[in-house]
Amino acid sequence: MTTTADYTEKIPNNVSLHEDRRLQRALESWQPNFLNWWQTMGPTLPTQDVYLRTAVNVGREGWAQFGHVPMPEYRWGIFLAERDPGRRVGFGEHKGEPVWDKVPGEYRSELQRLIVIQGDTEPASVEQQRNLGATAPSLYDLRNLFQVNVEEGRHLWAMVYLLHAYFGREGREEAEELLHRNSGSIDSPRILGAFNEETPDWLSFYMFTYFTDRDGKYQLGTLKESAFDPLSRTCEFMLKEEAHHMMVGTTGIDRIVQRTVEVMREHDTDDVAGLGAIPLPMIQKYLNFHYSVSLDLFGGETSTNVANYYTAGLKGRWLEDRRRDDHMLASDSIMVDALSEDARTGEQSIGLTEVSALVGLNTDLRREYISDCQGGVKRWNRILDEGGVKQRLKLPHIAFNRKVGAFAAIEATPDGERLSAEEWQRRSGEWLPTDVDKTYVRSLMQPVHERGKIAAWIAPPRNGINGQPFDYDYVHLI
Ligand code: BYC
Repeated sequence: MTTTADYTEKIPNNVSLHEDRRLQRALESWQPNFLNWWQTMGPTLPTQDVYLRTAVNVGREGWAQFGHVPMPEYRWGIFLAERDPGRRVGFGEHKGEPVWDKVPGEYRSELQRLIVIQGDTEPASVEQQRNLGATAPSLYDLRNLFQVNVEEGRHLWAMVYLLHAYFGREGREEAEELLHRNSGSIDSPRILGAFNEETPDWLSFYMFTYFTDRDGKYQLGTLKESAFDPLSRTCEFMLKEEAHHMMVGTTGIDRIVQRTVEVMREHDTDDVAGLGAIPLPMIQKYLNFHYSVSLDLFGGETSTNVANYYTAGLKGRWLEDRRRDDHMLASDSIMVDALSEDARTGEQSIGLTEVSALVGLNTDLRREYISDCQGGVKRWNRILDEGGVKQRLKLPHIAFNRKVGAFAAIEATPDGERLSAEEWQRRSGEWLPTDVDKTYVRSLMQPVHERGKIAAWIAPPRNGINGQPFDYDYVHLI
């Protein structure tokens, strides 16, 4: 096992693919299907080349190279983080045993399911974002979009490698299916809800990369703990790339809030809609939407699936080794969010209930995620504060707009007050983007494809990419 990729191979990799001709041939026969998918479902804006980061190594230093690359020639490689020969299972009933290099027969279908779900999200996000290039606010942003897209493509490769290498014929069939399902398709949609929503404008894109990519961070973090070592090592490396995607989201929203504050102050008004900026209440509505659909990605508040995954050693907790307990959780409990019923009146209210720690693991992970999301809100509110603006952004209540889990059956306001279905129908436009809001945001999405220029609804970034200035020629258009 080497850490540096061999770029002379058809499929760059650090997994000694040339030593397994059958696997190499199988992946090489999937490659044209992937490229065909990229051509038909990937970015629609034609470009000559883009200043992209390409992974070349999995070590701490110098793991990526930057350079102008024609996108169809981007080298999607297979990288596993370095093997730790002494690694042992960190949790569940196999705790302390050596980690697995092969898939144990009894966990085959569960592992395959987790890998397929993870793999399904990657091309889905590329599909969701495919038309955004046409309305990019700057060449810097356009380059970041394409960087995110090619890396999501690489993450698909990461999961397809596992399916091909460890799951035989079924794995190869699943790899084909990952290219056949499509985001938003009626007949064969993507597996998880958020990945069938549209990303039609750049405010949605930054919200998606802030909130939905962050789900990716947490899910990959739990799969990195897996006893199935190739999955763990794959996820470890994916997390490295993921950091940039979230930076795009965090700073993208920073810059929108910043610009809105500037226009509010310049014109001494809260109503910046006619002035080419995005009003704060609209930003809040987009935040409400993307946060709530991302909460759904963690599954139910209680789940026997997740309990089984944990006990079997397939999926751990966020930062498992920092937890101070027995890493088995067989006799622990946790308070999870729930609808509680008043024994006397039968009335349901939003509250907490105690369940076994194992079945509450989705809640545990969702809470880690929520506290991370608070960090974004805090920084955007600091921008508001420093700009002398009184309004604040906030995360809506956990029961707001949920379609999965304990609150799927009820409606609630962003403050957590319960609403009847009729009231929700009548009032949801106060909290979620309406057609009018979406039309306004879309009306702002005029492309700025000129070097060093930026759209009026967003502030320029503080820093460029890889030490380059903002006005660098990040993308050469055709
Ligand atoms: N939509 O037992 P439950 C990323 C299903 S993002 C539709 O609570 P579980 C990225 C569920 O499958 C990270 N269906 O679920 C980000 C189950 O079905 P069955 C992606 C849903 O298994 C941006 C049933 O409802 N990775 O990387 O505990 C750009 C009962 O649910 C949904 C992963 O998710 C939903 N939202 O938890 C690019 C990691 N939620 O069994 C990339 C792998 C649940 O009754 N996946 N259902 O047929 C998992 O760990 C888990 O499967 C889930 C669900 C957390 C997704």
